This record gives sequence, C-alpha cells and structure tokens, in this order.
Amino acid sequence: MDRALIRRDFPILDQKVNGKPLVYLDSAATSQKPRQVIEAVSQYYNEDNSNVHRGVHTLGSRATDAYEGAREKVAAFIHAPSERQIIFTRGTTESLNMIAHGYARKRLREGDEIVITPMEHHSNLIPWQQVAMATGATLKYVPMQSDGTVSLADVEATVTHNTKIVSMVHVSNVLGTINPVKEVAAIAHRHGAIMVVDGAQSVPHMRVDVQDLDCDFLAFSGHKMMAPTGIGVLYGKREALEDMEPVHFGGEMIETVELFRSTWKEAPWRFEGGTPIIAGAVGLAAAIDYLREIGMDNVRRFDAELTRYALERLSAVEDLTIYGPSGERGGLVTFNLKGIHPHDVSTVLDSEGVAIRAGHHCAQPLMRWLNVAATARASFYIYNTEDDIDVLARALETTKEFFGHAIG
Ligand code: 7TS
Repeated sequence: MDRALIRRDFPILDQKVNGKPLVYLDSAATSQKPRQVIEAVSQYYNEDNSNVHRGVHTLGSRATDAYEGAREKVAAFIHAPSERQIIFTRGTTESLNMIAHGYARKRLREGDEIVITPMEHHSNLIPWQQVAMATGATLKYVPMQSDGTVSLADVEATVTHNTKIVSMVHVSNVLGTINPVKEVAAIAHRHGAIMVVDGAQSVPHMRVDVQDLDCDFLAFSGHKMMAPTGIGVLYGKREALEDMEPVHFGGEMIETVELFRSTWKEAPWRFEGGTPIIAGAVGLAAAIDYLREIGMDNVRRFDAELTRYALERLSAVEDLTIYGPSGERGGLVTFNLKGIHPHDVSTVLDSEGVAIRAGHHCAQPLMRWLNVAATARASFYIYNTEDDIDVLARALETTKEFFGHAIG
C-alpha cells in the first residue's frame, strides 16, 4: 500500500490553509473521509433514501437492506458472534451512557464498585460518576505507572469481589497508551464483574476482536474511522444485552403499545428508538469496506511506523516534552513546548497550515495527573506521511522563534 495513493482518496487534504498546504494532524478528534464514503452517502440520498423497517415500498426495503447490511458489516469487522449484538448509536459517548443508564443504574447497589483509570476520556468517566451518585456505588481508580501505563498487578489490587463493572479505554486519546484490556477482562470476570471497553481510539486503528478480548461491552464512534459524524456502535454480549434496558423510548423500538404499558422488540432494535441514523450506517459500511481493503494490520503498522518517526523527529526539538509511554503506543504524540501555552502553539502551527489540537482533550483528571493545564497533540491516520511530520517539526521551530522571548 502506498500512502501517496491513499492520500489521493481524501479530497479535503488537497487544499491550502493560510496559504500553506494543509497538514491534518487531528484524526484522534475526527478522521477525514475518503471519497468512497462520501460517494456512498451521496448515492444513498440520490437513489435509495427512505425510512427503514416500516416501508412496504421498494425504496423502504432498499434503505432497510442498506441499514441492516451495515449492521452485518460492523459485526464481521469486530468479529461479533451475531449482528444482533450490534446497536447503532450516535457515537462512543452515547454508547457508554446507554450502558451506564440502561445496564448499570438498575443493577448497582450501595457497596458495589465501578473500576476505571485516571486516563479515561470524560465520556468514560462522567456516566460512571452519575451512576455512582444515583446508586451509592463507589467509583475506584486503578493507579497509573509514571510512564502512563497501567499494570495488571494494580488492576488485581483494585478489583475486588464487590466490583461489578470495570471500564477502561483501549487506547488513550492523550497518552497513546495501549491498555491490556484482554487481560483486564479476565481479571474482571474472575471477580464476577463485567468488562466495558472504550474503543474510540482502537477500533479505527487496529484489529479489534470482541470474542478474543472477551469484553462484555465495546463502544466506538464512526467519525474517527472515516465514517460520517452521528453514527456509532455499542456491541454487547448476548447476556449483557438481555440485562440492559432501553434508554430511548418511542417509535421503532416497540412490539405492542397499549394505553398504559408497552413491550419492546428484541435486541438490537429495542435499543434504537426513533428513526435511526440510516445514512450514517451506510457511510460506516463504506468506511469498513475501505479499511478492510487496506487491512487493519497494515493500518496498525502505518500508525506505528509514523509514530516512531514522529517520536524520533520531535525528540530532537529542544524544550519539547513528550507525554506517554516510550514503547508500543497508538498513533498520536502529545507534547508541550516549554513556556508556551499549547493554544499559542496550535495558533502558530495553524498559520503554517498544520492542524493539531490543544487543550485538555476531554481528560481533565489526566491533565492533573500530568501536572499540566493543557497539552498539544498531533494524531495520525493512514493518509499522513513522513513529510507531514517534517512540516510539523519545522513549524514547531518556527513557533519557538516566534515566542523566543517566552522561553528566554
Ligand atoms: N473515548 C475516547 C478514548 C475518545 O478519544 C473520545 C473522543 C470519546 C470517547 C468520545 O467520542 P465521541 O465520538 O462520542 O465524541 N475523543 C476526542 C479527542 O480526543 N478529541 O476530540 C474528541
């Protein structure tokens, strides 16, 4: 596979920003979309658009086939035993909230424990805070090692027989840490707890096999894996889905409705109240086709190679601190330039055409753990090249010159 060829599939990358060729290094926030995905969505609206499940007309069945076909594609992509275990949601945040409010809130009692880590995105933290407050359960944190990893010994020491839920990010959106979620799931299960995996940064970038991980729930977003915004996935084991209540009530999810009570369809449809995100699912199916064509092992290799190159190149920039583990990590590099606020770094980089993200990255407890107010982050995907990293490194030197007085 040739990165230059892949890049040509992404029309948005072929533009100048502030007079400079665009270098897009913010894929952890959202990825760009290849024309194959844009065309699939456009074709759906041009030729097949209709509501699903209720139509007896031709367009209605075409839309239903496209939507349910996307579900099968997602199931195969993460190796789910059945497409009935795939619930379409708006994204990782909604998926995690559905677990917290549809599953955990009903089942947890005072004295029960929910175990997470300090590196969680707010989406895998605030829903658990809410559940803990509503049920009297306790929120516990597995401590982190100084390099931003989690040790299995610490997981063993934190999880007890009172633990009902362990929820962990697979790949950290700030540190790039790849957590051993398969081993953590085994520990959780030994204590009778379920394992929830936040796959927002892993599913787009590596092969994720839910049966191999043996997780009970997996949440991820389409927009970080080349699909449109507004579509996401919640995978659940059959038993876990049986134990989960819907959180969205209304059309589409019902079996029979009487004046004072109603019954629900079976999973996954009982969890998809209202007209679903049909065009989003069509786009997600096209994105999966695109990723499978490249091969997830190749995607992972590209990320790893580029990250190695970026770490090497950025280590050579004086006064730059890089956060996160030095070994195996996801496709991103988070850093700070001494004496310069990351928002200022990002502003100067933008004037050079380089798009990175600055801020707390929806991980304020992690910022406190790192003892910083904010960081800058460059994140990669298969359309990035070593040239992009070289432009970033040069633009960081320009930033230092610009703020020379600040470093002094
Ligand atoms: N979990 C992780 C690990 C994430 O990185 C994100 C989004 C989410 C959950 C939430 O996903 P959403 O699609 O529901 O918003 N992360 C980022 C980021 O790092 N910068 O912008 C969004």
